[in-house]
Amino acid sequence: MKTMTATPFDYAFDLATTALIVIDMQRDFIEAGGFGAALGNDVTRLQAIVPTVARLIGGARAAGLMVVHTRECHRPDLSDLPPAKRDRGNPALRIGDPGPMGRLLIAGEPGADILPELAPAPGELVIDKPGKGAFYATGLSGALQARGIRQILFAGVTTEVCVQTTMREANDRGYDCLIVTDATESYFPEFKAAAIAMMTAQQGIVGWAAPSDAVLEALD
Ligand code: TIU
Repeated sequence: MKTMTATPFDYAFDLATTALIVIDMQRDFIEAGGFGAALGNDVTRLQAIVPTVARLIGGARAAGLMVVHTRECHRPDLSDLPPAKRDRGNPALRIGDPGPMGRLLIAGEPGADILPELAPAPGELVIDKPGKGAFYATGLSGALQARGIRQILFAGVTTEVCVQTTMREANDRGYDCLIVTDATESYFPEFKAAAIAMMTAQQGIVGWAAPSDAVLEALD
C-alpha cells in the first residue's frame, strides 16, 4: 500500500486497486451556450481547472490506474429523461432543445462531448449517465468490481452536484474515496468549499480530500 497526506488523515491506496473517475468535463458544463449556461451559471470558473485535470489524468495513466470518464447526457428520444428533470425551473433552454453546440445534454451531440484536451484515451471506460450520480442506471459498479477497484480518486464538475453525489454513492458501496481539491470546481465557490468540508468532516464521513500535487507525488 502507498499513502498520501490528505484531509482528515493519511489516505492509503494500492495502484492496482485504485481508479480515477473524472466527472462530466463536458462542453455543455464548461463552454458558453451549453446546459450550465442555460441554467444561468457563469461557466468561466470551471475552465480554470482544465490544465490541472489534464495533469492528474496524465499522472494516473503513467501510474497505470484505471481511468474512467463520465458524461451526463440523455438518449436522443429522451426516454431516460424524467419530466421533472427536463422541466425544473422552466429554463429558457431545456435538455434536448437545440443550442449552439447541438441538442443540450444529448448523447452524440457536440455539447455532450468531453473537452478535447481531456479526451479519453483508447481503452478507457466512458460512462454515459442520466443522473447526477454515476452509479445510477449505468454499468459503473460492475466495471469497477471486474477490475477489483477498492479506492477511487474523484475529479471533475460540479463539486457539490455530480461529483459529490457520485462520491456518496461510491462511499456507500464500500470504496475509499478521495476528492482532488484543485481538480474539481463549482459555479459557486462557497458550495465547493462546503461540499469538501462536509465530506471530510466527522473523521471522513464520506471520504478524504487532497490537492493534485499530493496525489501526483504519491502516484509517482
Ligand atoms: N448544475 C450543476 O451544477 N451540475 C450539473 O447539472 N451536473 C453536474 O454536476 N455534472
